[in-house]
Amino acid sequence: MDLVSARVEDRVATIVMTHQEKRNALSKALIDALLDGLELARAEKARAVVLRVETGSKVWSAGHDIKELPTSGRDPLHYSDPLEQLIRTIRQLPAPVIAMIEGGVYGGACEVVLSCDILIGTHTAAFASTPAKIGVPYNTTGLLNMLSAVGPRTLKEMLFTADPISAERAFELGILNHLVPAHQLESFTMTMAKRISENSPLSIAAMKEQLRILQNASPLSPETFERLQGLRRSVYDSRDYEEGVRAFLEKRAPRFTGE
Ligand code: YXS
Repeated sequence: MDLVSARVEDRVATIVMTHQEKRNALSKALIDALLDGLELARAEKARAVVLRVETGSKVWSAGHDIKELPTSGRDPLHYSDPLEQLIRTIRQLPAPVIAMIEGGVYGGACEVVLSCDILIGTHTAAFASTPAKIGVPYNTTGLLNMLSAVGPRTLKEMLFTADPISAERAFELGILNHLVPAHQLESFTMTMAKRISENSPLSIAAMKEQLRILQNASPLSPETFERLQGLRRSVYDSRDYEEGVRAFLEKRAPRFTGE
């Protein structure tokens, strides 16, 4: 079963997630296929990349594949986790990546779209950041990435409630660059991708990397870093984290005890 399709045409790469059966859950297999698509874009010197789903999808991506989350005692979002590799690859790709969004974006998929350079959505788009629903201690780099994209108060509301925010609200907050009618989503996105592909790829690649470096320029002392890691370990070692994953797999609401 193909999980992703990828092609490059007129210097624009289009990468489509097609695993609707599992709501494009970001399994290692699906992420590997996405990484292959991004590598194709790089190899073919694509000047813009569109990351999208099949037209009419109700879910853009259901986030990290919960069935692949490690059981307690291991960091569920460690540096070499496939999801983290995908996010770094998007941020380090020389060409701008445009997320073309319809349907719900859940959990780690929120960070995937927020790591893209431009977000274009339609009214069915919704964004639900769900670590608190599963009992996951989100990783520090991921929080910084999302903090720079949505601001502290919006991010806290998204993380603490785990409730979806609508496309309209996301547009008001500047999370979406553009909110367009569903029937115009593809043409609007492809027109922007073409515009970008006609500009200087060297200038764009340099500015994209400059902005990534500047965004990451938040020096942390080793002690501060270890404190952050300690906070996360206390969560992923907890019974609540185990309960969150088990509840999803048993298709029931989690019962968190705070232990
Ligand atoms: O039961 P089958 O085998 O048919 O498979 C079902 C679901 O189990 C599967 N599926 C997933 N499998 C693994 N990981 C997932 N995240 C995931 N989501 C869905 O896909 C099949 C169809 O799902 P179903 O029947 O629920 O579809 P639906 O249309 O009724 O509902 C769609 C969703 C997305 C609203 C629903 O599937 C859902 O709430 N999924 C979980 C969304 C979520 O909480 N994602 C966060 C994952 S954890 C993560 O991303 C990070 C670690 S963090 O939490 O830190 O952000």
